[in-house]
Amino acid sequence: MRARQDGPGRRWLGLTAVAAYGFLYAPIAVLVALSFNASRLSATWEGFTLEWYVRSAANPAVLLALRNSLVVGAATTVIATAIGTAAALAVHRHAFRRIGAIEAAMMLPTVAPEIVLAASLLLLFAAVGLRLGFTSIVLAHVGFTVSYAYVVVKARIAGFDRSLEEAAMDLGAGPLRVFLHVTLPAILPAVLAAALLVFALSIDDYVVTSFVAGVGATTLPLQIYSMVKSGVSPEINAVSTMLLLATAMLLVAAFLLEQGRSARAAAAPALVGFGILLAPFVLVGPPAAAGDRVLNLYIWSNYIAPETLAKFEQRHAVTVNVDLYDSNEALLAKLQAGNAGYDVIVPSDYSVQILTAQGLLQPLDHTALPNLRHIDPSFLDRPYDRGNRFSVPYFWGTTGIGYRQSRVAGPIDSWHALWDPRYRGRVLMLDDAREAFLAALKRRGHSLNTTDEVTLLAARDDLAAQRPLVRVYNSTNFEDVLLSGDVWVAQGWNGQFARAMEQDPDIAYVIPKEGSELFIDNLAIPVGARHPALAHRFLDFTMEPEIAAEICRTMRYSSPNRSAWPLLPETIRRNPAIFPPADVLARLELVRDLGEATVLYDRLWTEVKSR
Ligand code: N2P
Repeated sequence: MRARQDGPGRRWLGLTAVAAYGFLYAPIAVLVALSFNASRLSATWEGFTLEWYVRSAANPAVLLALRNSLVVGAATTVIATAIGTAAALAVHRHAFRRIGAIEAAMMLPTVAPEIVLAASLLLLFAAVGLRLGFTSIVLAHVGFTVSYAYVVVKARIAGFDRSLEEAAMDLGAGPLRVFLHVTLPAILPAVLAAALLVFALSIDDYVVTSFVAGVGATTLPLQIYSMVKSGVSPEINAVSTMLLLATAMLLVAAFLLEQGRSARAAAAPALVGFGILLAPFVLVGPPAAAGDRVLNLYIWSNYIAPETLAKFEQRHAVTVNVDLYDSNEALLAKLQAGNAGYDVIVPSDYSVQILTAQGLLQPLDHTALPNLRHIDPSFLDRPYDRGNRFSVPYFWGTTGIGYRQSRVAGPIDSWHALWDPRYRGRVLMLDDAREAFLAALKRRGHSLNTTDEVTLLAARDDLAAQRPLVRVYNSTNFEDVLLSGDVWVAQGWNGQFARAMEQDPDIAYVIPKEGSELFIDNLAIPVGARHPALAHRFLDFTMEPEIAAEICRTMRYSSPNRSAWPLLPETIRRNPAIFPPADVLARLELVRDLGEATVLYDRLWTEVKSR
């Protein structure tokens, strides 16, 4: 009778549990499944393959990042476990008066928002002048893992009988001997559990690391994110699956030790975990040692092809480290935080002006830049950098709308298309304050450099009203989202749409009739660059006509290098998406630094995004 009564309730409980677990694990299951998908596109299953695993293990950037993660993880583990253990022993031994306060202080980093921790660590490092790199990452990781080590060790030693230590002392053993021969063996499982947990936390961390990592110290999670930005999806799935599995195994081992199981029981998962992390090095050998000469490049995603970088590396026998970003604001924030260690950066017009005003750029040595003569004079000596004292043009381009012709009613020619209710859920907007606002402002006939508050408030309301139509805000691989069919009308930059048009003739690009932005993106050398001479060589290299033509051919943004123009195929030279006609150019404006009003844009943009 009872069983029957309980039946439906129990069934419900079971179903809810399955649903809850399904919800928790579905994303992971999809990721793992897709890591074996032979197709590059996630939408179609084309059979089982291990290709992405092989490829990612042979990818030098992944290997280097994995090695960095292991080095950071190992150093963090030793330091944090030692401190955590010492703290746990101290608290166990001494009856501190304010034990509550001590415990709370110890636990704070585990509950403090990670982003706050990350930002404050960055400020601290900047204040003491610590160059961002391995040391800063390890210090930061120790900062947030020590509490976990403390908790794990403390829980296990609660029952540790101190009389053993006292007996050993009575027999004449010194404190070190007592620790090594009595205390440590007794608490070893707890210490090992803490060490495994610390290692897993360190190897997994993204948020804190992304703030405090300098160039050349890219860890695996940072590498995965930068791969996401450049859109190599199947390899990301493979790398992420491996990382997930390795961490899970280490956590299982830590859990078994914590539960008081024997070290032997925990050894198997721990070995599998470390085995996964070390396997790539066994299979394909250690990553090529970075030559002592490196160039640290911080550049927009989709802005330079690997083959072009390889040419520079070969010619000068150097290694180029590349980090990517997708907005001027990200670049400015990184440089303003200080000590980023980049040799070459790619600020847009107005950002050159901001960085120069803040004294963050080095004056260029024009005698080291003979190829500057190939740049068309119309791109030189512009108001944001008179005499090109701090920057040389790299690419120019436009903001416009890429769209799928078969999905829209007739050719699109206006910013209004991005507010057209027929495209509800099929609109993509750049994830960038100035860019999104320029669409709203131009649509109503205003300048994209408007600082008038009433006009800007109205633009904010327009952008907020547009939100239900917007599928996603994306400044990285917006052209892929259009290609995949997920969106039909997308705001974005010309070069990537020009590449998409090549892959799918159903895609078109238009610069709306109300006008838009013309940007000039430039190479510059930040103050504090470690390799300024090599940086000049890189600048000059990109201005060689052959190289400039290659950069334009591969990336499809517009080249300011007039000696490169004759080297380009007709299809590029005559493509209005890449080189628009004069009447269209006449409708374009450069974005200017708006000084005080920048804060207003930021605030209104946050309001749009958070409403
Ligand atoms: C490259 C974006 C073009 C830069 N991904 C716009 N300034």
